[in-house]
Formats: sequence, structure tokens, C-alpha cells
Amino acid sequence: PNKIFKKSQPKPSITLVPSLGLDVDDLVTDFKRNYSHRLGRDQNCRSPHYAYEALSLTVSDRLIERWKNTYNAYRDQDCRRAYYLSMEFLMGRTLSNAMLNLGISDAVHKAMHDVGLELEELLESEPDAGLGNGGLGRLAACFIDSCATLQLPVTGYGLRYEYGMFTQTIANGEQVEKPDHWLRYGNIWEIERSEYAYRIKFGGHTERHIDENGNVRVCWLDTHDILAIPYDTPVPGYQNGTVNTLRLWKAAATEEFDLQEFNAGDYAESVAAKNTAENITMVLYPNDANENGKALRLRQQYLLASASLQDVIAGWVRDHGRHFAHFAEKNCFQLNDTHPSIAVAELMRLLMDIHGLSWDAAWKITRNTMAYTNHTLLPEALERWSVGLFKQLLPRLMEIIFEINAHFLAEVSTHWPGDNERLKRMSLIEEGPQQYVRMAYLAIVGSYSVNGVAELHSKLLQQGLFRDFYELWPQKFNNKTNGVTPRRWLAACNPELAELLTETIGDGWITDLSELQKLKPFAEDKKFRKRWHTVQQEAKQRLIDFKKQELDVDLKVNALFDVQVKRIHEYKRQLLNVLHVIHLYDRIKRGDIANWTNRCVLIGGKAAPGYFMAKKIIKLINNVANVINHDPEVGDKLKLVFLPNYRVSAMEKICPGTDLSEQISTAGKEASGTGNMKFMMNGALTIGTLDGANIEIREEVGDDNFFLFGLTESQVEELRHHYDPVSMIENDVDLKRVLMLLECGHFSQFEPGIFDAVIASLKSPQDPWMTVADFRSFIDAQKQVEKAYKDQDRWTRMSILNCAGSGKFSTDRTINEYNQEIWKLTPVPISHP
Ligand code: HBZ
Repeated sequence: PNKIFKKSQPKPSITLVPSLGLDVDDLVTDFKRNYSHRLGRDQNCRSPHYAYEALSLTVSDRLIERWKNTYNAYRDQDCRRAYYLSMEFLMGRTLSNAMLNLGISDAVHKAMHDVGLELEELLESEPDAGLGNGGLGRLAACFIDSCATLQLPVTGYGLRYEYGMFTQTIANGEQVEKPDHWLRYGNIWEIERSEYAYRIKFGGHTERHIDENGNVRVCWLDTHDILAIPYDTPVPGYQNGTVNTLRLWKAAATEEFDLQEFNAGDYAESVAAKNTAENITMVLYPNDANENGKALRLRQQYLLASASLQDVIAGWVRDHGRHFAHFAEKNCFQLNDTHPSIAVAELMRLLMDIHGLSWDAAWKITRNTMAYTNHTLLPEALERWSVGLFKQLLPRLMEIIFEINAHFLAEVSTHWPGDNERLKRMSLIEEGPQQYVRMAYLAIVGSYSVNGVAELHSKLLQQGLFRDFYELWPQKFNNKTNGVTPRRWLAACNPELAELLTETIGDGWITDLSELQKLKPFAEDKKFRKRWHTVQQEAKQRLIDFKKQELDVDLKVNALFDVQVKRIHEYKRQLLNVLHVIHLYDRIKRGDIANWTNRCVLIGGKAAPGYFMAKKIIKLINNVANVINHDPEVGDKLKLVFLPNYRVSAMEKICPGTDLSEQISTAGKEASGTGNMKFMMNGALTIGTLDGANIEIREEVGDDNFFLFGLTESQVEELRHHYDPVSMIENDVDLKRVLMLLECGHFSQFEPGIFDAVIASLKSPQDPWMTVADFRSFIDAQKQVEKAYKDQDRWTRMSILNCAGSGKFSTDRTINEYNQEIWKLTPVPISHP
């Protein structure tokens, strides 16, 4: 609460300065002032970083007034609001996106030219905000962009990790992780708001007291508290005056914490002990598909849930007093996977223990306020927390979860009397030598909506993983197919293609991507195809130039650029890609090169630091690349490159320069995929299995414009019973030769046996990813790719149709569906200059 401006006094007359101008001269003046006065630099400063900072300050100043207008409009209109709770927001860079959304990209370009600076160089000096692992975190970033563009009152809540996703370097072909201290030079985009800090409790025990009204009140006592301090980042909509908020929490020590330790007389140690509090938001866990079980991770999750809920409730009490009857009508929380799902129990605690509501009243509110999105079917990724750890760290929350479970199991028994097997299956507590809390079940029971992220994925949730719950509450379940924001992933990252699109069909596509349909007739226009092809080739050349410094390989634009960039995981089957590359190499070596299509295979992605097989796959890619790229007989026919340190800003350069997008996961395993959408939007063709959103991509673009291969999800499940990879290898001469090359050590000359585990997994009847089963079908589909690429005119036509068919995969469409079916918010127009 604001202590300077007392409520009783008239409001101080600190009015806003007049709107800051958006034209070139205004930008130049402010840039120079920021550079010389705020940052204290002059023309002798060699680092582009300070010019980047001065420009960012100049742009960010122009967001502030809109930001305040948006904040005030939401408060004054007392509108229903949504909150996106996510442990990850993989934002990437901010500056160029802010310029685009403010509509000042051209003016800034000109302004920097006028002061003699290269804008590209400044933009490159911004570090990525890598506060996420992959798809789930990037989806959150695309979502808040679309919410602001659709003028929806949505706030993102997350954690301000001091260290984001590690930086990947490659040494001797192996991944080496380096900490990513992205805040080292400060972050001009954030504003600290210490006035909205909250206390977060850990440890201690609970006691019951009778209050003045004779009701039992639970007190959680003797806790070790920390503070959650918010840092706000503006989230501008596309040229519409809306600037929403991303609020990230940082953990800090409380004041008593300082005092207690100080009184104990050990000054230095007391200051050092602050670390234990501040450690909580020190680092992002770099696991993208594995539950973790570490106490620190549970602390992170609780910090996010508790601080965010306390923040929303504080705003509610400020505007409505302590009356919660209408709370659920005005607020909803979207849980990005189970990571923040402890919010279900925390909202119960805050409503009952702090605000005195009864169990029933609190439960009714909670169940009408929470909504849960699932992002994976992989059993190893489903979060479970040991009951022992939970009790120790969050004793009050554990009690509440037990009570939720008791009420829930009573409901199940009424529905299926005497079905004890079902009770056991559905319980929030997994029994066994150790008890565990099943976080996904807590999220389902506490939510009014449960969704998957692509049609197939949502269907499999209902028929498989969450079947019992679907039978109990079918109306809760729904699908929301993912998307990506066309601002960052087309307008900003591929300005040349964007310009061609706008010239051809107008600029409506930027906020209504279905307008890309209008491109379809142009696929038949020879002149248009020629221009499209030129734009694509130029993008490939830029990708080559960009990579030239760090890679020692010579890539040629006329080759087919075949790209797979994503986290390294067995289910995504980078191995299948490598088997194909080895097969092509083998064909070259045996002279089977009639009608050859030159190809550059680019693979990039990070492996979780503790994921042995994923790291071996990286090593294999690099070893195979080393052999192929140095073989003069291979030459330009085939190149294999591992792209180190794949991240958001790298994808912005990669996707415009890609011909072929590899989406080759084992059917049924990739919940949706979103890289597939970025590639398609930029005119790449897809080679893919019937998995995740690939199915919907193929539906949109048509069978003829998609390279399909592989077993279906049901065929995969059927084959599991009698999978025999060894005889499949025996019966396929090409595959047999590929395995022979691997086994004889052709790619591990001085490192005998290093790929034994990889080879064994391919040959195992238990291989869950069934790489060998899809080999032949993949090779055949790749032959179709070559045939299509040979006919450049045909390829270009297909490329245009892929872009034209990508309209569905805008997060604007996804968010409209979330809003119409789950959030039910009314857009709030914001007046702007
Ligand atoms: O979420 C991904 C899915 O694998 C992908 O198919 C989907 O398109 C995307 C968006 O819905 N899942 C993740 O990215 N998951 C994680 O990054 C993750 C992070 C921390 C965890 C577990 C998973 O503890």
C-alpha cells in the first residue's frame, strides 16, 4: 500500500508528461539523451550494448503511458479477468517485437541510420530471456502476445529466474552447459514493484483454534518465510493501445530474517544466509519432459502459486472488500500444466484460513476459478510429489489436499458404488511403499476445464490417461489446438516475406491470419512464384551468412535445407533423422547418385543435462557430421550440421531459411508441437508422422502438400505386442547397411563403443519409440521430397500453399477459443494517441 499518497488527501498532481512522439526526430532526440545522460556514454564507447539500452529505453518510454491506461481501464471497468500461471515464459528478445507492435519499426530504422548506427547490430546485442525449456514456455509467451493483441484483460504470472535455460556449447562433439546469467547487464524492460511484495510460508506446523464466532480456524505457525517481489514487463498488443503485464516473482529474504540473524551477532553469516531465500528463484530447471522431485522445485512452484493468488486477492479486497461471493465471476486462472497446480490447494487455504470462508464456500469458488492445460502424455513427465516432502515443506497444504481427496473419493463412491479399483486409480494420493500426490489429478479435480493442446492429444487424454475422470465429468474436457504468434513468427522474423504478403493480399493477415487463404490463387501465378522463390532463397543465404562465423562448413543455397530444431528427446526421434542421413551417405559412397538432390541437414536442440541418451544423440550427430562433411567424395551432395545453442532468437533466423521441416515423433507422443507451425507459416514443407498438430496441419494444407510417413498411433500401440526390430533390420538391406556402419565404428574411429547404448536401444524390442519400425516409410517419404524439390516450380507452389494454409495456427485463433469456451472475457478497448 502506498504510504506517500494518503487516502484522505487530494490526489497529488503528478500528471503524465505529454505523449512521447513517434516520429524519427523524436526518436533521435530521446535516443541521444538516453545514451549520453541516462547511460553516460559518448561516441568513444565501443560496445553496441549501450546503444541497444538507449534505444530500448526510448522505445519502452513510449509504452509506459499505454501501460498505465490499460491498467486503469481494467480497474475502472471492474471487468472479468484471467491470469496465466506458468513456471515458464520463454520470451526471447523484446526490443524488435516492441517496435513492431508500437508501429515504429521503420521510424526506428531511419533514426538509427541518422545517428550512424546499424540497427541489426543493436538488436543482436539483446540477450534472450530464456525463462523456459521449449514448447510449453514459448506457448505462454505467444499466448500473452495474442491476449494483448485481442485486448483481453489477461496477466501472465511467472518466476524471474536469475539464470535462464543454460547456454549450450559443443566440445569434442559433446554438449557442455554454461550458466545463462541473462541479467548480468541489467534488464531495462522490467520494473521492480517492491510495494506489491508478499510473504510466502514454508515449513512449521499447524494448530487449530476456536475463533470469536465459535468456528475452528487453522493457524500455520513457526514457518520460515520468504518474500516474493514482483518485476513487471510490458506486453504490448499489435498497434492497439493495449499494454498488458507479465509479472515475474523473485524470492528475497524478509526483514526479520535479516534482524534475527543480525542479533545473533554473526553479521557476515547472516548476510550470506540470505542466499537460502534467494536461491529459490536462482535457476530454471532444464528438464523438459521429466518430473524432478527436488524440494527446491516444489518451493518454486509454491512461490509462484501463493504470490500470484495473494496478489489477485489483494486487488480484489482493495476493490470489493472481503466479500468473495462474486470472486469466481470475475477471476479465472489458467494453469500451464501441473507445475502451478498447487494453486488449487493454496486458494482454499487463503480463502479459509486468511479470509474465514467455510470449506464449501471456498471449494465452490476454487472449482469455478481454476482451469488446467495438459501438455504431455508421457508417464515419466507426470508430476508426483512425495507426501513426506510435502508435509515437511507445506504442512497446511498437505492437509488441504488430503481433505480435497476425501471429499472427491466420496463423490466417486456415489457415482460407482463399491468400485474400489476405481477409487484406488483415481485417488489424488498414489499408495505404495511411498505415498505420492498426483498433481494432474489435483488439477483436474480442482478445475472447471481440462484441455489438451491438439485434437489427437485431447482425444488420447480422454480415452487413455484421464479416462476415469472423463467418464465422471465429460463436460470438463475440451481441446485447444496450439498456435504461434504471427507477429514474431512471420511479420518480425521474415520482413521480406511479410512485405510480399502485404503487397499481395494487404496487411490484414497480421491480426487475422486466416486472410492468408487469399494467397492460394497466386500459387498458380508464374511471376508470383518467381518472386516467392527469390525471397526464400535470400532467406537461406541470410541463414548461411549468420551461421558462417561459428560453423566451418560451406553451405550452398541451391541445396535442400532440411531442418529439425527442438529439444533433444528420444520420442522426437532425432535418431531417425540421423539414420536417414547415414543412408544418404551410404548411397553416395556406393555410387547410387543418379538424379541426386543436394541436401543440408541442420539439427539443433538442447539435451536435459542428466539425460544420458539425449546427450549421446548429440554426440552421434556431431560425429556423423564430422565424417560426412570432410569426405571429398560427398562434397555438396550432403552436409550435416549441428546448430549449437538453439533458442528463440536462433529460430527467428532459422525458420525463414528452411525448405523442409522435420516433425517425425513416434505417433501419439508429441502433444502438439509448435515449431511445425512456425516453419509452415514461413513456407516450409513438412515431413511428418500423424502426431500432434501435424494431423491438423495436413488437414489444412491437403494431402498433396505434406510428406506423410510412419505408423499411426493405434498401429504403434498394436505393434508394441510383437515388435521385432532385429528382424526388421535383417529384412531391409539399406537399414542393415546403416546399422553396419554404426556398429563397425565408422563414426567412432577413436572412441570405440561410445554408441553402444544408442545401437542397443534401436534393436531393443522394448524400444518405446519404435525408430526402426518407421525407417522404410521415412526413406520413401524422403524420396518423394527429393522428387518434389527437383521440380522447383512445383516446390514453390507447395511452399505458397503451406503458408496460405497456416491461418489456423495463429495463437489469436487459439486464444479466441480459450476465451469463448473457458475464460469468457470481454475485450477492453484502450484509447491511444
Ligand atoms: O508443450 C510441450 C509439448 O511437448 C509439445 O508437444 C507442445 O506443443 C508444447 C506446447 O503445448 N511440452 C513442453 O514443452 N514441456 C516442457 O517444457 C516441460 C517443462 C518442465 C517440466 C515438464 C515439461 O517439468
